[in-house]
Amino acid sequence: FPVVDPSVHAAWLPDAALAPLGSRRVAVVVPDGGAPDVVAQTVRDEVAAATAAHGGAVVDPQQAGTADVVLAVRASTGAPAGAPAGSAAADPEAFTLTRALGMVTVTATTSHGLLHGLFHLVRLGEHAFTDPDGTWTHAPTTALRMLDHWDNVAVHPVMGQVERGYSGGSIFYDDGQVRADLTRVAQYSRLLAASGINRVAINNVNVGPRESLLLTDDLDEVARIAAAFRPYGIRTHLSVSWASPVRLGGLTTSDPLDEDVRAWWRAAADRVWATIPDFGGFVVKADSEGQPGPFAYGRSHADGANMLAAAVAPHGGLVHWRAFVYDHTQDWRDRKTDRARAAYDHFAPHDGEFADNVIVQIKHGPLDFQVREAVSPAIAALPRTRLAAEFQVTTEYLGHQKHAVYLGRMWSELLRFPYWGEGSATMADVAAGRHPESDGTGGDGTRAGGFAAVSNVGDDVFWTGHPFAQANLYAWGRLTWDPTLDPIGILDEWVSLTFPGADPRVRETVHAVLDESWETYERYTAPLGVCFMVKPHTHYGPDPDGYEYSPWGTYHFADRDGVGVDRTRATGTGFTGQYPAPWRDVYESLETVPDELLLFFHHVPYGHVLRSGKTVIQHVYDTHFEGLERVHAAVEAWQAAADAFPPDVAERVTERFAEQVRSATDWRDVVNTYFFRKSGIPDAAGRTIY
Ligand code: GCW
Repeated sequence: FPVVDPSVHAAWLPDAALAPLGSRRVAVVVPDGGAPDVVAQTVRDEVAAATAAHGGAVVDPQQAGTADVVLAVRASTGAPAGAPAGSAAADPEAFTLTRALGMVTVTATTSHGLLHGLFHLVRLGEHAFTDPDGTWTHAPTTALRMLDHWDNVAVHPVMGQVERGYSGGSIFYDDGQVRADLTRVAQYSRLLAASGINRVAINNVNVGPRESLLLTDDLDEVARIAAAFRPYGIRTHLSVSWASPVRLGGLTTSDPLDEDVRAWWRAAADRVWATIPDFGGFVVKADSEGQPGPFAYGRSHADGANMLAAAVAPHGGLVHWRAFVYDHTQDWRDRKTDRARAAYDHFAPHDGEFADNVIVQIKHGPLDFQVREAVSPAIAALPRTRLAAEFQVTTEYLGHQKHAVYLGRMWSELLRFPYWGEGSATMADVAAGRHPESDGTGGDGTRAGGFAAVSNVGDDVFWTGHPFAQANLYAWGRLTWDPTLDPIGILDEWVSLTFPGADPRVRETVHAVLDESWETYERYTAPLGVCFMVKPHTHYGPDPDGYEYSPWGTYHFADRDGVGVDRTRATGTGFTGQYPAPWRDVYESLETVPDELLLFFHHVPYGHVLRSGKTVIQHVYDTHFEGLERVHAAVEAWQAAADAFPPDVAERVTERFAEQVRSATDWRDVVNTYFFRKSGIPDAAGRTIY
């Protein structure tokens, strides 16, 4: 203890990252008595292991005054301003760090706060001890910081062991059952706690027959997983099938207003919490992409969510109800239906109807985790509902962790999006319960829905396929704790922790390769917010018309004259009207719509002149040539410094770059050729288009 499997890459917690703390004399002071506190025990174990490995010592709590570092749980953290209710210091996960007179003290009111404080010290490294004296209190912006795994128990014939997983198999399941050895899960929980995550949903939201059983027959197995997460303060959630009463309970209906159905769910919830007392709750994908849901019974999603909420409420449980509800059997000939409208149209009318323990989980964009799409207007449209903003750490549409794409910048931009204009409440504020029109019950953050994201982790030795994709997982955790953090600063932290004491070229190279990699990826893939030019189903590689005549509702309408989706109120689908001012007008007008989202909101001729001064067609050509050039530049930077990285990392990254170059070349040529053939307009610079 701590659980570390040395055959697996240590990510941001290599032994050496603990050296600054571990070389000191450290006292851990936690109140004795009462129920055993596994998280407090974790802090003790971490300190014992670090000091044993790095020449420091564990100081007896009675002698704490002689230690270099004191980690203490106290009724009051003694933060200078006191801790009025609702203040940062009153948050149960908060901690206060004081550096004075050669001693570093971390205090928290709970062991969970203390654990976060411990990892904060690890992050600071030597700076924790050498920076100027002072006192700082840190608290998370929201208590709900979740990762969702789309892991299947049984290998799915099409989607495999992990749906949209690009990092090998599942760390939880192997071919039909929960793994006997959960060492990786324990190690994962440690990494997550050190990044800021505190909840994990352990199975795919598409719940198959085998996966349904986690709720019933396999509860003891779920309890084993929960036990692996618990020492690091992480609570376990399950995705459940809406049809469980029929599938598992032998009932003839799943109607949420049916008394037998309600009783079945109550009993199911009672069993779950009897087995796992700190269980988090259920995640539900209903009436979405073929999953069953309340629509079949003529009931609303509020009816459905509230029925489950009533079953879990006695246990303090939550229902994360996904808003990813749209028509996936659309006729492409139908120009009226607009998938982008769907979350708002389905959920906004029910604002205020959802129970207090329901969290409506809304994807950050109205379509589906595209490299560039508008923010979801639904997130602004439910002031009286707890909302979680959903993201995707796994790179389904962003290169499958074969391409080096750092997403911290993209997420940061989205989280900071000011829904009511510059300086107004942001997406992160709404998720943290601070919607400006909330009725007061949510204004203090107590009715927050928080953040959720799909994990990118599998049983790969690097956890994430591409070693640099670890930075995305790390950044996601850090941003859920504090969405205002600078994403490039987060990348810097990740480098310091992951490659402690490395050649300075390591840091320079990571920055050279990753800082603007999101924009690079955007340049060689779908332009100007047009979305969906990926190959159907796999979502890897270019296929501009792949979804054009499909039932999925994701079209770009390119023809010989122009491209883009008219979502205006004046002549299009009216989607712009779902935004509050000023965005409803900013996006409506060709004069003000930002270039990067032009084709998300408007259908324009190829000769339309962007605010940048270029025509659309020339922008497409230029960005695609430039995108690949930027990949080549990244490869050059990488090759010049690959020897400064650990050999196993270097080998894997080199292999991934070869594929990125191949794929980006494919993207450049397919997209350029596609638009050249449609438009007949040659490249002004006369470069080769096939
Ligand atoms: O992005 C789409 C994916 C599906 C996924 C779905 C969802 C789990 O292609 O694989 O299903 O979104 O978010 O439910």
